[in-house]
This record gives sequence, C-alpha cells and structure tokens, in this order.
Amino acid sequence: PFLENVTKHENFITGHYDTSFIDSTPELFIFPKKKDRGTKMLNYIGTVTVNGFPGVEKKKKPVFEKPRIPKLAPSEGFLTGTKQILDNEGPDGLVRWVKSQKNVLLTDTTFRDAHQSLLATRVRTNDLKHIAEPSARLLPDLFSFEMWGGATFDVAYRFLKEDPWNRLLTMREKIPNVLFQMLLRASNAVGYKNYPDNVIREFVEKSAFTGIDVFRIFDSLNWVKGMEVAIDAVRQNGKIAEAAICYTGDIDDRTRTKYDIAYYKNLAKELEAQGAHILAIKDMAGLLKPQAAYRLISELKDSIDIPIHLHTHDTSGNGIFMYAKAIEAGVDIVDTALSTMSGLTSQPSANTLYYALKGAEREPNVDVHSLETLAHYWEDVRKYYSDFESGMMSPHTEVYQHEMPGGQYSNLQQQAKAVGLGDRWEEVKRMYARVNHLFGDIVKVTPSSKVVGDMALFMVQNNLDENTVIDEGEKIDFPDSVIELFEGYLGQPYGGFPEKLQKVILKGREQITVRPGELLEDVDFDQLKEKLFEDLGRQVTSFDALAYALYPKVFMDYSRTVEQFGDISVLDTPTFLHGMRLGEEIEVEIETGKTLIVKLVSIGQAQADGTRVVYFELNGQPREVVIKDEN
Ligand code: 3PY
Ligand code: ZN
Repeated sequence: PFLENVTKHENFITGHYDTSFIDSTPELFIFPKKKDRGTKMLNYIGTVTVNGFPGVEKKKKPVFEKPRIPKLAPSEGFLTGTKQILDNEGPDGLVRWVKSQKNVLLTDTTFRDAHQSLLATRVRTNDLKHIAEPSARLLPDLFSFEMWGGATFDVAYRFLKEDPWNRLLTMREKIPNVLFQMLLRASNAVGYKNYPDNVIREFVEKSAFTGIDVFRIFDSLNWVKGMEVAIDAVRQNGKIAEAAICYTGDIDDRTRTKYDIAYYKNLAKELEAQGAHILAIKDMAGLLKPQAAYRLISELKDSIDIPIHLHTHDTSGNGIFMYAKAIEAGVDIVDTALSTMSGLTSQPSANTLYYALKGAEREPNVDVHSLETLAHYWEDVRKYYSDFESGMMSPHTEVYQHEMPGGQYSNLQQQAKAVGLGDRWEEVKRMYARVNHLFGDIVKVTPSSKVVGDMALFMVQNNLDENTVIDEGEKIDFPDSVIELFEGYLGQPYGGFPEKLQKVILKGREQITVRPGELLEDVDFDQLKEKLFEDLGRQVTSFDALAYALYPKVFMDYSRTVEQFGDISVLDTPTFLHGMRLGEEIEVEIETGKTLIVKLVSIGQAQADGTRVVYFELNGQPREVVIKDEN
C-alpha cells in the first residue's frame, strides 16, 4: 500500500518532493490494517448506538434530509484565484494585488470560526470535504477560506477523533485556487499555553507545507514580543504573515482611555515594522461599533502601508453596519460566513453584506447565487450538530458590557453548569466584567479570556469579591491558570499587572518579564518520535510528534481510540453522533472506491456482566460485536 499511496500523491507525480517528503506526508503511512477494519467500525457504531456520544442527547437517531450539494458541470467555475497569485508572485506580489483592488475582498470563515463560534467547533471533515470543491468553483474570487487553527486542531483530536492534518490535506486537494488561512495563537500555537520556540517554528513549517498560506497571528495580550517568533517563521516559509491586533474596549468611550486610538496606531506601526504583510484587526468579541470602525480604519490607513483585514463577531447584531462603515473607510478585506452559518456569535453574513453593498463603489466581487446555494448545504448540515448550538437566539448587546469573545460564551456557560453554577449564570457574566477590571482591563481572547473566565467562576463559587480577593488573598489558592498569567507565562499585559493583586496571587513566586519561549527548553523531536514509537507500537510521523508536543494527553487518547475503532472519520455525521436505528442500512466509503454496507439487525439483552451483543450485517454477512452497556 505504501507504493500505491506514494505514487498517487500529487507531490510525487509533479516531482515536488525532497527528503522531507516522507516525513511530511503522513497520509502515505496510514496503512490500513485490512484484517479487522470492519469489526472495529462495527464496534464503534455499536458503542455509540448503546451508550450515546458525549454532549449529545441520547435519543433515537433522527432522520435527516440528505444535504443539498450544488450540482455543477465539470467545467463550471474557474480554478484560479488568490492561491495562484501567491504561488506565482510571492507574498509581496499578493500584497500588491490586494492593494490594487477597488472592491472589498472577502474571507469566508464557514470552515473554521463560524462553526467554532456556533457549534462548539464540532463540524467534521466528512461534512467539510463534500462541499469543498463546490465552494472552490463557486467562490473563486474570495481572498481566502479560513479553515484551520484556533480550536479546530485540538477539538479534531479530542472530540471528533480525527486527524486535523488530514483535514488540511483533504481540503487542499479539493480547493486548489483560493488561499487557505488559519488562526495561530502566536507562541501558544493552537493551544492554551506558551510552547518552546522550536515547537512554534516546526508547527508553522508543517502547516505551511500541508497547505496553509495565510497565518493570522495574534497574542492574547497584544504583546508584540510574543508574536516575533511566529511572524518570523511564517516569513521564512514564504507565506503571508497577517499580524493581528485584538480589539478591546471602545475607542469612542471617553471614560475608558486605556485602549485609545493612539494605542492601536502604535501597535499597527510596530507590527508593520516587525514584518507583517497584512494587518488584521481581530474584534473577537464584536465590540467594535460602526462609528468607531470608521475612525479606527481611517486612522490606521493613514498610519501604515500594508493592507488591513477586519474580523468581527456579530453578537450584538451590529456587524453589517460596522463592516459598511469600515469598508467606507477603506478596509481591504473583511471576514464573513455563509448566511446559514452566520450571525450571533459567528461572523456577519456574506449574503447580507452583498445586498447591503450592491451598487456601492466597493461592493464585493461575489456571485450571490453561489452564496445562496452553498448556504443551503450548511442549512442542512447544521441540523446534524443541533446538540452543540449555544441556545443564543437573538442579538446579544450585553456583549458590550461583559466583553466575552464569541467563542467563549457558550463554553463558559458549559463550564459554569459543570461546576454547579448553571443557575448563577447572570452573576458569572457580571463577574467576568469585574474580573477584567480587577486584572487591570486586559485583552481577553484565547487563552487570556479563559483565565478571566476561570477567575470569574472561582469568585462566584467561593462568594469572593474584589476586596476579599486582595485582603484575604494570602489564604486563597487561586486557580493554576490565574497564577500562570500573573507569573508572566502568557506574556506581558499592556500597562503591567496590578501590583497588590499580583503579590497575593504569586505568594513569593517570581514574575518573568522575558518571552517564555526564551526559558522553555526546545523539544527534541527525534527523541519524542522514538518514545511515541515505543508507546504506540507503530510508526509515527513528524505530525504525530508535533501533535503530542502540543497536546500529549489528547493525542494519546486519540491514538488509543483509533487503535480501538479504526478511522471513524469516514462515518457520516448522524451515524458518528447517534449510531444506527434498528433495521437501518448505511454505506461507508472507507477509501476511494471501497464501500462497506452495514445493517443493524438487533441489540441483545443486557447480560449479567453489563454487556450486550449487537448484531449487524456487514456486506450481507452476519457479524456480532460485544458492547459494554455504560447506561
Ligand atoms: C481562537 O483562538 O480560537 C479564537 O477564535 C480567538 O478568538
Ligand atoms: Zn473570531
């Protein structure tokens, strides 16, 4: 199978390989264990049918309509776009091209932030891959697809039990014409803490090699020093360094002067000097108001020479109005999602923006019928994931008070429920804002936002207020994440830490002021691979080693699941989340051209040892699997 895999690989066929080829193409090393692939899969289906899936209400599998995939003639659509500009003319050529556009450019976030913010990041590769090619053909004029990074990396391994690198490879193959964009948390990579510099460099190199073109890099405290290594690594790989400023506060609120227009202008100039090809304004909570957007973009345009890419969340309902003002002020690119995956904590709708700007000087160059047909697909697929919806039903203007990022709201709500504070959610939200104030008004975005959330829960749970935290702080065991923040392990906040609070939190521990990466020892990847080889009893790729370096426990749990159930990413999502109905028959394409037909025949009585026999037919042959009933 190796030769077969290798000789089919595009890089092999086109001669685009060197010594890193073997190392960097993990899919070539996935040799199916022919022996019991079918049984493993039946084991998974049996387990989910009997025990359910974490976070999904256990009920009889609903019947879903087949998602509507746009029908296109093979010749329809142009498969050249921004990707070819970057590949042919390099980052500087691409930047020149962006600057020469009269119309506002769009990034589509449906594949990443939209579902991270609406559906707890749960959308699977299986649902992305079926719409990938139609998206490429129907939206060839996009600036980019944001389709990786942020929480998708961790959630893929942790909950979806699939390999995020394979997602990237699969999508790249189907979308050759438009730039791929990812969200990179600078020194935190796609995790929640700072990693050694060589891990960041390795991660950027592998991501670039596998298909990422535009890296949106942000630091959770807007600390430029924390972004240096990532920006440099992206440039070294010939890709686009889109350095982001996280927007917080309100430049038009005279009572809040910490993050004023001068703050943003200085940061923008610093990032330009640092080598950013594009500046992103990352309004992660959706706090940027329309007039403020006009002012911010106008003044930034006068201060820097590189294009500006604006990101927001539509939580308040002001997203389209805000974009219209930013576009009037000359913003180059804005982030939107397809209508059926937009709004609320997600991005503003591309379809809506199109109509808002139709006939205007800078209307986006996009075919609205394409947007509508692609939106149909997502309208159908979104139903699969209804258990992960946040429950927010209408615009939520309270965001201007609590300032929680779009992706955090439902997460923190879940965390609150988990620690028994479900009925004190209003208090938790108010406490979130108070903690921000207590911490000295910091930028709140992953991972600093998580620390604020942890502290808010901690204070509500222990009935603490600002005074008791400081007066009795010596006796309080603060959450680990809070201690790490105040030690400087997430970097340095603008204006420093409030001293009295820091003293009681650190209790004599040292605060560091250098880049944490300077103190962390490099990871020895060769040694790590050997260790993994021993622990897993199989060949490991550089991608596995990197995933382990970022998330050791998550990666090991994932590997054990794959060992037990095989590659379950091939299952359709209703089956993946609900198992099967009695008498139902499904088809599973386990590899191109190879399909298994699975029928659930019956489920046996629970035995004294807590097991049940589940009876299937696999390609017409009877099969039985024994499942432990966890109910
Ligand atoms: C992430 O870091 O995942 C974010 O989306 C932050 O806004
Ligand atoms: Zn976002």
